[in-house]
Parts: sequence; C-alpha cells; structure tokens
Amino acid sequence: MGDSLRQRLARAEPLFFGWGSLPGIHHAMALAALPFEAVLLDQQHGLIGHSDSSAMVPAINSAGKFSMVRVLWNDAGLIGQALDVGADAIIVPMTNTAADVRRIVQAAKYPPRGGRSWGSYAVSQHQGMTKEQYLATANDITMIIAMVETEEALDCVDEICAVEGLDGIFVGPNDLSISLSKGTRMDAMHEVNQKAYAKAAKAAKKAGIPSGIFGGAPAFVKTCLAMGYDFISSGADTGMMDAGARAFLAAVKP
Ligand code: 3PY
Ligand code: MG
Repeated sequence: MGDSLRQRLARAEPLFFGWGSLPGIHHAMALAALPFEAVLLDQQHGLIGHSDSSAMVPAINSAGKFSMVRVLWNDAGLIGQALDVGADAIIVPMTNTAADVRRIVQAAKYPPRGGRSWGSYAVSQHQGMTKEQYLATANDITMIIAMVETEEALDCVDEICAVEGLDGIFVGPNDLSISLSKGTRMDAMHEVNQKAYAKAAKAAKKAGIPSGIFGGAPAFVKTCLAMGYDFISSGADTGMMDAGARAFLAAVKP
C-alpha cells in the first residue's frame, strides 16, 4: 500500500487535484488518468449523486489516485455515504462555526472519536482489509476537511482549525467573495479576498493542519502557493475542457 492522503499531505510539497462535476464512471476514469494526484467529485454544485459516486470513487481509487468527495451539505447521512464508498477525504461546504465542524467529526469518525454508523460496503472499497482492520484504521485513513467560505467562518477560523479531529480546511473563493462583499462582488483576486486567504492559511498552519483552496487561473494558484496553501484544485472539469478547446483553436486557427 502506498501513502495515505494524510501521509501525502504531511509532506511539504503542494498537491494538485482535478475537480469533477460531471457524472459517470468513464468520466471518473478520464479524470483519474490526468496528471493530478487526486480527484474530487463535487456533489454540491456538480451533477454527481451518491449512486454516481459509488462507482466513480472506486474507479479513482483503483487508478491509484486519491479520492475526495465534496458532499452536498453538512449532514451525517451524506457524510457517511461518501465515506462508505471509499472516499479518502470528505470536503464539507458552508461550515461556519466550530460547532458545525464538531458535527462533521461526530458523523465521520467511529467511536470513541465520533458516532459514525457502520456500513460494510466501505470494507470492499479498501481491498485487502477485513472488517476489523477497516474499523481499526478508518478513523486515521479518512480525512475531514471543512470549507471556509463565509465571513462568519473567517471570523472564527482559529477556533474552526482547532477542532479536534479536523484534518484540513478548504477555502471557497467565490462564496467568500460574495459573503465578504455582502453579495455585491464575485472576484477571487480582490484584495479583500486575498487578505482572507492569507488569514485562513495562517490559521491552518498555526493549528498544524493543511490548507486547500479552489484553484483556477495559474496566476491565482501561484498567489495561493506563495501564501502557503498545501492542496489546490484545478478548477472544474468543464473549465478545463473550455480552456483546452480555446488553447487548441488559438493555436491552429489561421
Ligand atoms: C467557492 O468558490 O465558493 C467554492 O465552493 C468552490 O467551488
Ligand atoms: Mg462555495
């Protein structure tokens, strides 16, 4: 067995991951074949449901890539489902308080760290493990990542990062921009947003957990890397297709 996602993120080397918003096992295989170390499936704003994930997550894992699922909402049932199909990490949107994060821990960790409910399907997604081995290691191999994407979350980001059992934070630049501007702006590069990114990265570093952010344009990603972000997404699959098509036409059109 290679490194777990937790072990990989502990290395001081940024991890880049692909972002899947479209459903289908063949799409999962195509995403897993891209030169990223991990693939995220977006159940919040993408078109991917649990039944899609139940085939897509194992396809990603079998291709030797780490799998992450952004669940639809901070809900114990949705969190359990994503972990049961073998996701290495769950990313939970719109977490605003330390209490919100404690609810995730309760849903995602087996006792005594939480109250995750047993589902035997998880075992078959971690090949070679017995039920007992999965139970003994699941709390350590799966990761909980909370999104910081509102003014409220930013105001208490130190408390959020300090919650026992939280493994990382993930910043959503778009919602953060909307929240910080009281709904008047969606500008990931705005200086108010940039200050917020720096604050969130610093809080994560202080708490000793990795920080991630939804990426996109290379200039934006480089700014985030300079702030110390540890895991950064590519931007959505649809965006990558759009960028690829435009680059192709720009290169070949007379
Ligand atoms: C945001 O930017 O708000 C996100 O959630 C990224 O998808
Ligand atoms: Mg968001």
